[in-house]
Amino acid sequence: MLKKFVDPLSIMETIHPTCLMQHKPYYEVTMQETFQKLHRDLPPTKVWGYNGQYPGPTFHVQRHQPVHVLWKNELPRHHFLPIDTTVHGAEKSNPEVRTVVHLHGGVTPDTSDGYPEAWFTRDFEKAGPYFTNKMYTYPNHQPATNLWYHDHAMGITRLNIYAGLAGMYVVHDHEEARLNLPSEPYDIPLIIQDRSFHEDGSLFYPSEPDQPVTVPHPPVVPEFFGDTILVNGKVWPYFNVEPRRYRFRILNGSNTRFYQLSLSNGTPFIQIGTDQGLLETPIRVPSLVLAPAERADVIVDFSNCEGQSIVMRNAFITQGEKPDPETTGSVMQFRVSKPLTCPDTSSIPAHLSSVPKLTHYQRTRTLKLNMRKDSYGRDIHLLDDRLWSDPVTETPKLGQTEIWNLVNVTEATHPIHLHLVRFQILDRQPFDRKRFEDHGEIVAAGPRVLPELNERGWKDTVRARAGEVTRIIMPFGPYPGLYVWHCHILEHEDYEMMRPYVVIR
Ligand SMILES: [Cu+2]
Repeated sequence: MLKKFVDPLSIMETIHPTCLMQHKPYYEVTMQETFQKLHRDLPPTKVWGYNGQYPGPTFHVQRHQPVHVLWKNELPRHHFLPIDTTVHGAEKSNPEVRTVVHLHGGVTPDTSDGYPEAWFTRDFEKAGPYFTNKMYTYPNHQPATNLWYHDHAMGITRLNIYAGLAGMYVVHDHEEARLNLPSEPYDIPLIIQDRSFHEDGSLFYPSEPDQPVTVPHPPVVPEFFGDTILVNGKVWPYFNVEPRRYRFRILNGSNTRFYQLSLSNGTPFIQIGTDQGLLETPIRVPSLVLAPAERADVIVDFSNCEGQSIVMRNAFITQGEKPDPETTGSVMQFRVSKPLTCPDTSSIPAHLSSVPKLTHYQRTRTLKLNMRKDSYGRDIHLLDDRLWSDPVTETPKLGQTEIWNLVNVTEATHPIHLHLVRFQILDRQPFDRKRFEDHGEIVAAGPRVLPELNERGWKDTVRARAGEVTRIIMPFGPYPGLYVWHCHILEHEDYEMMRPYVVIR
């Protein structure tokens, strides 16, 4: 077992534009294979990184300042992780190494959104059927928040992200700047991911089925949990802090694992933002649940913790078990060991932003999250019982607001993400499972429960729990076009729990 808290936290570098193009910042990012030290006692690990860095460099952009990004692929022609060629999009007839970048949470025209079938290979030699353009443009007309960019290639997203293709993208604006929140160097992104390693330091990802049935080799697995937790690409790091307030922009960038984070000395998180920006007011939370792709913007006040070593713990029950504090029950350590370099003049205002409640809508859709067995007897997760290749069924009109009732008839929570839009969670309500199984009817089995206080902001990923109807409301726009919605458990997303949708004019 790897020793915890022996490597310092690393902080991703900020990427700078190479030049201006049509008066807009222009960035070039190259995906490269590299070997990186992830722990003191591990030999360097082969990873794929944006600009050869895992995690990729952090973008800092200003609201209303569009940027161009040229995403280039200089990866090897063969994948180093096991591809299941029976998965849609990953067939033997397609190149092994395909990439396409999605800016998660970005309000982006579809030609720059990273449609899964808009993939491209090394030096743009080959491209998928929906490939339109090499250079992407991000308009950035959205409030300050923490987005992330990651790979989204059809059928191998789980492998490409696991290999390292993910990074942060922070949108800044004047409204937020006026709040006097803790700022650099006390403003730190934290990307939490789980991984498993072979003894030689190489990444482990299952290449054998987890069930005693005859399935393709290597098989897509229904879930993947690593036995080691990394933050910003380091195994169980420590971070020396001053006795003052810090802002942490936390992202769960794991494939399947959920976290319930807390601090070992009982210090609460003061949550100030959700996936899509600031909450109305700061919310004190003793612990914080994050499903894959969810973000939480938090303040932690270490000012009364001088001399302490505080562990960020994880208590989320996974596969029926509480995580072991010695392994996946620990995330990282904060050592309040540094002297105060200057007085802390930051503040946490009582009012952060306004989040007007959406009430008017034009249409409701009821969409099941369900499961079937495939022809090999494996679990196949679906959105409304449809495959990726089935005709498009969700066609909201540009500018209209819809409520989606996500009816989860499976046994697991699915973090559901829609591209392009931001939404509000209305409520969650249990339904009678027996009645559903016997008659296919959805009948309420309890009251509607409002979202948690720290979910009452703009979101782009929602935890839809088993046996519940989760209602979300969102206006569709500002762009028409072809997008996707999907479960953000990457093993589900790759194996059919993703659907195209079209915003029509
Ligand atoms: Cu799922």
